[in-house]
Amino acid sequence: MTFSLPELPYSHDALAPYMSRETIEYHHGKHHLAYVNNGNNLLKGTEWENRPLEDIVKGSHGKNAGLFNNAGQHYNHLHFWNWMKPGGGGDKIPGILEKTIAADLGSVAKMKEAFVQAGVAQFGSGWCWLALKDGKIVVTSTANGENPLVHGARPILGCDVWEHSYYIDYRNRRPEYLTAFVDHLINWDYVADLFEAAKP
Ligand code: MN3
Repeated sequence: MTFSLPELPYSHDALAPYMSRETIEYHHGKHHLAYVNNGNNLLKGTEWENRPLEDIVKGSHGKNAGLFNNAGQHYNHLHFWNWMKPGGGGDKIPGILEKTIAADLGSVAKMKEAFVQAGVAQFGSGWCWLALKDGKIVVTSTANGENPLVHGARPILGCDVWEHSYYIDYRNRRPEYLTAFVDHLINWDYVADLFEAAKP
């Protein structure tokens, strides 16, 4: 497995005003690219060199911190670009996923509130998540480059709460960034695809 920077599924200014061209140019073209380059360098000569990305993330966790951080962030960002789309967010959630969210988390409104709160409460850099664990959808958060894969769960939605993801557009107002992500950016069709693939 060699990591490579994916093309974005939309133009650099497609998510404005909720995420600006400048944020996406730096976040995709510099931050994600650095994880790709560092990950490829750290992968060389290791036992994970020709393994799929998920195996590298899970296998290096707790064993090779440098490789894990970069492989984890590569995995997270590959999905992050697809977890957003122009005109996303809102309550347009595919039926089965919406029913499961209501059954496991109370309601779509409660899920959104818990997701934003998980991102707000994550101290320092990290991610907030919807993940499938033991057959149920849960809200969780992780530090730095970690993700639910290393906690026995399948991520279906994640939001990057590292400052590089919001500081240009929102400065220190992380709650405002998270609310805009939920209300205007989430690509629920992609979340539903991951949910279908993760179901037992
Ligand atoms: Mn990031």
